[in-house]
Amino acid sequence: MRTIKSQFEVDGFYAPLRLVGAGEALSYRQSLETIEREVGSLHYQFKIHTAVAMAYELAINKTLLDSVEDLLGPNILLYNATFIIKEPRSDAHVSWHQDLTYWGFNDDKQVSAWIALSDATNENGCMHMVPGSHNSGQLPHSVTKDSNNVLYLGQKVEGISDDQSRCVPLRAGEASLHHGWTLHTSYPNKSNERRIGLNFNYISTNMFQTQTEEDSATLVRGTDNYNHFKSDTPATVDFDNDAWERLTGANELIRQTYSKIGKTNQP
Ligand SMILES: O=C(O)CCC(=O)C(=O)O
Repeated sequence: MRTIKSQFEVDGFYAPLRLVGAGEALSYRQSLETIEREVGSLHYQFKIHTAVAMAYELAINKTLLDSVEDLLGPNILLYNATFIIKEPRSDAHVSWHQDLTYWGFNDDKQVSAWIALSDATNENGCMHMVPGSHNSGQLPHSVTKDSNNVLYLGQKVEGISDDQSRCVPLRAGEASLHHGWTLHTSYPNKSNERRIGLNFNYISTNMFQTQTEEDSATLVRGTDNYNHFKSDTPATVDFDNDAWERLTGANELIRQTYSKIGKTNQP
């Protein structure tokens, strides 16, 4: 039987990984939806673990971190956490891309985890990934204008066909893991239910940011002997008084990095 690590090394992704049962996933979802009713949409707000306690709680889930440790080694930073929510019957989609392209890091010791807080199906827009694509390194991306594309710059690798890819459905409470060079996409939600994912980006402590001195992360396992990043403070309560201001600052910083790299990374 293949281990998570050996499967990940071959395909560039691994799924499904059960993190919590369906009941616990539902209570995480209910916490999110309670907060949404109070503060509005949390879709695609970067560093959401600094504002929403349950996002951080899931980011340090033991099964998840054990798997990330298998892939990255013992010293792990949580760089980012983002809800990606497709409302029922919406055209929101994600173009073919590789996560690491726009993050400005010096290296690729990185793993993304995507946690399903609803079932994620082919009908409601689960991810599709191209097995083995992580071996090609960074591919050229175009910056595109499409208001339905969830990605900040509409970044897109052209010419990828669905025949090359595998659909990665998940049940609520399961996760997929993928590498930052793994090509992936997701299509619109054609169902009558919300599709709710929570994406985490983990990096090894020896990685550093090439575009700014201001970038931040949180040590979630092991020791940080490098201190390349400022520290993000994980939320212990939901949406304290400064939460929106903090999120706005963090989102601006990451978007500046995207924009700088977007200008130089045209095919
Ligand atoms: O949520 C989606 O549909 C896409 C997520 C994604 O691109 C990612 O997790 O890297």
